[in-house]
Parts: sequence; C-alpha cells; structure tokens
Amino acid sequence: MTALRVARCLPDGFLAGALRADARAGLTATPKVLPPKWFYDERGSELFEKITRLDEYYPTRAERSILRAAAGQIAAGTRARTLVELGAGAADKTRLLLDALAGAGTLASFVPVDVSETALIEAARRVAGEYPGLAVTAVVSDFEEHLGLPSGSEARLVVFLGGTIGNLLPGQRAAFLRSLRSRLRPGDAFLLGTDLVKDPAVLVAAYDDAAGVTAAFNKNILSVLNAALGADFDPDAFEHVALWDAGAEWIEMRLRSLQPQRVTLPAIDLQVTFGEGEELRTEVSAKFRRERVAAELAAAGFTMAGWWTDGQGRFGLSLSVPAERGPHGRRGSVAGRAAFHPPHPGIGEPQLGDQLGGDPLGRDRPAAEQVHRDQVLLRPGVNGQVRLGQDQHQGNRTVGEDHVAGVEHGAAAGLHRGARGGGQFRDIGHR
Ligand code: SAH
Ligand code: AVI
Repeated sequence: MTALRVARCLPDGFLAGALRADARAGLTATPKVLPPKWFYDERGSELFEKITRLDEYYPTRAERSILRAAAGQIAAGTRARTLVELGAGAADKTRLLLDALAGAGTLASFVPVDVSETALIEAARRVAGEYPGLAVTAVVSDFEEHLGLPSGSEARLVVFLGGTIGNLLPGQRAAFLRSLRSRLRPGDAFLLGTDLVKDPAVLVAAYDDAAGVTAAFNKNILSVLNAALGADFDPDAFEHVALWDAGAEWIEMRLRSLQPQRVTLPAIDLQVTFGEGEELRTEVSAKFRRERVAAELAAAGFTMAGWWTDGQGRFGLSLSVPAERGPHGRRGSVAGRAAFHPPHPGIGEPQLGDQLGGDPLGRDRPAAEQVHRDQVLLRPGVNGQVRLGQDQHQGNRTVGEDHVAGVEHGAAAGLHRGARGGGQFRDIGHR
C-alpha cells in the first residue's frame, strides 16, 4: 500500500454551496463575473495541463527552468521536512523540489492541496508511487477557506506555483497572504511563483492560443455550471476573449455572448439574460513586477529572502520567510531588517554585509538555460551548513542551470484553518 491519505478540510457540501453562491452573485452582478476556481473540474484540470504544453504558454516552462536551477538552493536553505503545495494541480514541477529535498535528506511528507478532487488524488497517487517512503496527504480544500497546513513542529515549505496567486483579486491576495503568514512559524518558508509583466502581445497570445485550448478551458466553466446546477448554457453561444488591462496589469479572460440569450439555472432558481456582445469575466491573471511582489509579501508580514527569474525575465520565483515584524510592523520588536530564527541547523540569522560566497550552482557548467538569482545569500555556514538569508548586495547574478537529484507524516489531524476558518477536517483514510 502506498502512503497516501486523502483529507477533506471543508464541511460536506461546502464547495457545492460556494459554487451556487458564486453563480448567483456573479451572474446577477453588473458586469457579470465568475471566480476562476470553478474552471477546475476533471476536464478543466485536463485542459489546464494541455495549456501548459502549448507553445504560446510560456509560464510553466519558465518556472520549471527556474526550479531546475534553484531547487537545490531552496532545499539546502529551508531544510524542509514537509512540502505543502497550494493549488498543486498535477504537481509536475514540484518533483524538482521533492527531488532536491530528498537529496538534502530532509523530506518526509508531501501535502498537495487543491479544489479539483479528481486531479488532486491522481497527482497525489502518482507522487506516492514515485517516491517510496514519502507520506503523501492530499487535501481537498479551497485554499482561500482552509489552507490545509499540517500541524507539528517540523519545518514546512509552502509552495504556491504557476502564478496562481495572480488569479486572485488584489484584496483576495492580501487576505490570502495574511492568512498564510499567520499560520507560519519561524523556520517555515514560502515559495511563490509569479508571472511577470511583459510585452502585451506575448501575454495575450499565451491566453488566446492558436489551437483554441484556452478557449475550451474558458468555456469549460459553463459546462461546470451545467453539470452542477442543471444550467443550460450553450458554450458555442459564447466566444473566448483574452485582453490585457494595462492599468491593472492583468490579463482578463471573458466569455462574450454571441447573441441575445436567456440561461436557466434550475438548482438556484435563477434565469439570467445576456445581451449580444455582453461579457462575463471568468478570470484575471495578474502579472507582477518584483517590487510589487516584495511589497505585497512585506505587507502580509513576510521577508523576501530570495528572488529568481528565468533567463528571459518572464517569470519570478520568490522565497520568503515570516518576518520578525508582522504585517505592517504590528508584531515583534526587531525593526528595519529581517531576522531569522533558526529552528534547526540550516537557516540562520542573515550575515548582513557578507559577500556572496562561491557560486553554489557551478557557473562553469554548460547551462541549458540561464536563470537570474538576486538578493539571496547562500554560503557555507561556520559548521559547513548552508545558510539562506537576506543579502544587502544589489544586482542580478546569472547562474547556470543546475540539475538536482530524487520520502511519513499522515496524521493529518490538526490541519490549520484558513482565511475564514469555518471548516472541519475529515480524514477519509488511506486509498
Ligand atoms: N500548480 C500547478 C497548477 C496550476 S493550475 C502548476 O503550477 O502548474 C491552478 C490550480 O489551482 C488548479 O489545480 C486548481 O484546481 C487549483 N485552484 C484554483 N483555485 C483554488 C482554490 N481556491 N483552492 C484550491 N485550489 C485551487
Ligand atoms: C492557473 N493559472 C495561473 C493560469 C494562468 O495563467 O492564469 C490559468 C490559465 N488561464 C488561462 N490559461 C491558464
């Protein structure tokens, strides 16, 4: 038997109720809007995986190249025993981190969290099969409601990859980050993937591919409403729209009604009308600049300790730790700089003023792709262990791509509550 557990953090029927509430609120609003988390039924998750393989959709490849180069440093710096992945999806790139943490000898458990149950369990099953000895707990949850973080005193690395944070609106993002920060302890770390602002033509192409996969993904939200609410949306009566909002610095996906139409949603006793050309917003996908990532993290009480981008500067990966001072400086007593509390050998107080040490990635190696590493201090500590901390030296460094080599926990009881709490944990056991 593989060490796979499935945990549910939300009360029975919670997600079904949330979908009904979101459909009612969003379809009676002006303009009409639906939250993007409802894309991801089984087919939606499959379509997303197809998107990640499209030529036009660069974020997955860009983030993977960063992870290939940086996973070793992240593993050495965090020495995490538990890897928690929010919005894990297929958890494909995650293997780079699992391999690195296993190579560092610290990895014991993997906790993928996702709202898309079928895809989550399939991904968790695969990982459990590939990493004998790794305890895998798949948590079915909405991370805005319940983060699904395992309790216990072991160092946790929480990862949120793919740029999914950009699918939250600014207020939701701030609440999510504050909620996560409030549940982290000294010694935990947070790895965040953010897609970066770039040429709008590149961005729009990534969300409006020639093969129409993104259009099918977008329209799938209507099929989700049809299946869950008995609605009679005709996906062919809508066209896919992707546009760049330069002011908000986000991509918007919309569904534009091709004709005047009336849609019935019997399960919520609702009829809605669409005028010809009327649009329903289904997703925002915010694009970031490094300063905004750092500022949003700082506002939530994180200190960014590492920042990497791919060679073309398309995608950013940040590694943060709980700041000594909490959100807006309300907590703690150390002012003006980050402080680390070493919970275990490996993460220590940053050695402010020290030079960056020798290149841990071996710049003389042939690099398949270059990545840029910035503001990360990684050097051997006094006892020969690697320390990760904030670095005062400015400027990007280019490092070669690195390849890193390739796991019990299971007592999922006591998972931490998320933004609005309100959940209950139910362990449905091994599968
Ligand atoms: N992390 C993967 C998948 C990204 S797709 C990658 O980088 O490729 C976004 C994933 O987040 C989907 O699997 C979707 O089901 C999940 N997701 C979206 N909103 C969510 C929410 N509110 N709570 C939990 N999972 C969510
Ligand atoms: C999951 N998320 C980061 C994707 C994105 O790029 O915003 C979802 C997606 N939407 C269209 N294509 C991909």
